[in-house]
Amino acid sequence: MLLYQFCFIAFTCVAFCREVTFPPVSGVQHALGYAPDSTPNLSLDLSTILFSGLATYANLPYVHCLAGDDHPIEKYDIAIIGAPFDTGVTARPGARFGPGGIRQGSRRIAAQFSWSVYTGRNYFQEWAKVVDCGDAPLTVLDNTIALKQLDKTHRVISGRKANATDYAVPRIITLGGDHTTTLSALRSTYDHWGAVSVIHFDSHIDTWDPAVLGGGISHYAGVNHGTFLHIAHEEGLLLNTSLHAGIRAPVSNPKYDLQHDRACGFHIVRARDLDKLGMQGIIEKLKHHVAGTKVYISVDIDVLDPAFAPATGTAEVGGWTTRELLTILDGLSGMEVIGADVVEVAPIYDNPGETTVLAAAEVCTILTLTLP
Ligand SMILES: [Mn+2]
Repeated sequence: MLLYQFCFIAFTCVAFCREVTFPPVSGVQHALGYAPDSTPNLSLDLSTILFSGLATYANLPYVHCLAGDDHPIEKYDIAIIGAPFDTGVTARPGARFGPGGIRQGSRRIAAQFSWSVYTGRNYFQEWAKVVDCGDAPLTVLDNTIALKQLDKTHRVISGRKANATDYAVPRIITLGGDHTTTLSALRSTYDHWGAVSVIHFDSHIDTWDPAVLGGGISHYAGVNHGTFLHIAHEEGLLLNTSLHAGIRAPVSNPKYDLQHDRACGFHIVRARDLDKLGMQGIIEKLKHHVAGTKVYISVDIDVLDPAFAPATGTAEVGGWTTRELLTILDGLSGMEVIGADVVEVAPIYDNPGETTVLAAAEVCTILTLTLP
């Protein structure tokens, strides 16, 4: 009898101990981690759960934008493309992994949870169909060929019919890649919209003459992340209403470099100008300068202080904070922006908190809104 009782108690204890009771929140989660009710919904579309599937920018749909003519694809209005290219840098390499890093930094962003508490707008659920087209196929062994491949990628992706806009063709936001990649983007915007004003957020001017920076070595070495704006000017892609914003890096020859920069069509807003003008002052200055023109916005992540973006090729201290940059970018909505990029993100130098890629992902989200 005693043995029987012992066995019974032991058995019920084992059975009881093995039983796991979940709280009334379902084990199958809603897309954003919330269960709409306490009933497990086993038919829920698991593909909507963040952090599942392949990483696209902001969990946006992937479209094979480079498919051949015999493969019909979905239409889109704004295409996110990666440009994994970093052999045009003069300091730390690594931005070829920038597109993947920015997508990783954007994993928590999703169209259904993106209403801005500042603007009341949802960047991904307005007029535009925003998609991720993946990365451009660029050789890592020949810069000249790689940049031609990137030119072609822009031509194909911006050459399709837009989904539902006043614009005939889609517009592109590029995830760099070093800053050389902006040259291909500007060639593409020129084909559709002619010369544009560039608002160039950067700590460096990037208008150096190839004769001064790299061109003395070989012709193609002169095409790099410090000369691409000179080349864009030479090719007639820019209006002389362009601006740099956030400049603070020293120049090699104050007279020549700065005169040459003006000759390329640029006006300079320095990093410390923010201390005098305030953020509204900077926004007004930028908007006033490019008024009435079509605008391309290029954000070199090194415009931020290395405290906010350490993972970049040529970091310069004394830069803007992430909040300041986001406020300024938000302030630029309403202009006629025909393309944008966020470049020079080299994730290998980031910290375990992913400071740089989180900032770059958010910059990209706001750039999406600036495209009206
Ligand atoms: Mn740059």
